[in-house]
Amino acid sequence: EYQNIQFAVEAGVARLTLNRPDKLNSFTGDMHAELRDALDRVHADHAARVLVLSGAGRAFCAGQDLADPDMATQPDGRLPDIGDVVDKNYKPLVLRLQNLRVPTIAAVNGIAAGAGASLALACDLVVATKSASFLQAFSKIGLIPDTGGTWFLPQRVGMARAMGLALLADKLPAEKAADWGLIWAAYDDAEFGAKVDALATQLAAMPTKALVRTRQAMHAAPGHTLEQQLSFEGGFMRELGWSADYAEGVAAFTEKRAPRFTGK
Ligand code: T3D
Repeated sequence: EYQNIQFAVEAGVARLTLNRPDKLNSFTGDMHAELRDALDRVHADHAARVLVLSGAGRAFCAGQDLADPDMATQPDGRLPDIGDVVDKNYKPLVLRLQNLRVPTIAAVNGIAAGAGASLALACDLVVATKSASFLQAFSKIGLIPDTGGTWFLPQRVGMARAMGLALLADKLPAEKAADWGLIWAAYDDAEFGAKVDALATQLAAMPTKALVRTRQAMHAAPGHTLEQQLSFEGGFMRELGWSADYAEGVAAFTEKRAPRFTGK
């Protein structure tokens, strides 16, 4: 049903694969529209308990399609309004991921460049094949790391490394990205699929609301004082304390059995 992505939900795992392998899964306006639609479906489908985002072929995503008409000088000579493209496509994409009802995994199967790297960083857990790399390609074409890049990079690796990556635009191999704390883990290419499946299965069986509130609390922290954050945490704890999964977690602990979480 989609032309630019693949999408399926099975056994609690929503799998969304960017699917323009000939163009290294770079973003077009059409792909953005399909992504919005698929993410809305994940949000609405309570059978989905985790999202796995990946790329078809040898790349994860090469960022904005630089040949897309949105990027071209218009027939009347007007230059493209890239800010408009950011507002229309990239900002909603990151906000949808950050507000998604389920935890998210970026399974980075190959190079992640430009907004493709930022897309990965907008997910809760980022894992990559050892042959993958991360490239802040923006400065090479006179842009800045968008799609949350200037927010995610310094938070994950500190200002010195974030600046080096963004200004110099050298490829960062996945193992080094893991060593630096940019991503969660780099796995051997041969075992990558199995590792991602295991991670997805693990998250899909966990208390979904608590995982999502954890994401939201972590990301809210830099804008809060400690006192504000303590109250913010308290609000989420109150809500989660009334959840079925909390009751199940405590019951399972008391009865010395494995919990059966439902995401409710
Ligand atoms: O509207 C806005 O601009 C706002 C948002 C901007 C956010 C951004 O993402 S800006 C950054 C855009 N991305 C880039 O600048 C990365 C461009 N790509 C590359 O630097 C390289 O392709 C890679 C380092 C990612 C991979 O290099 P390599 O040698 O493995 O592959 P390749 O040969 O360069 O690419 C293979 C094909 O994919 C090739 O097509 P062809 O010649 O076989 O028909 C290439 O043109 C195409 N491709 C790769 N990246 C893009 C692309 N086509 C369009 N746009 C791309 N970004």
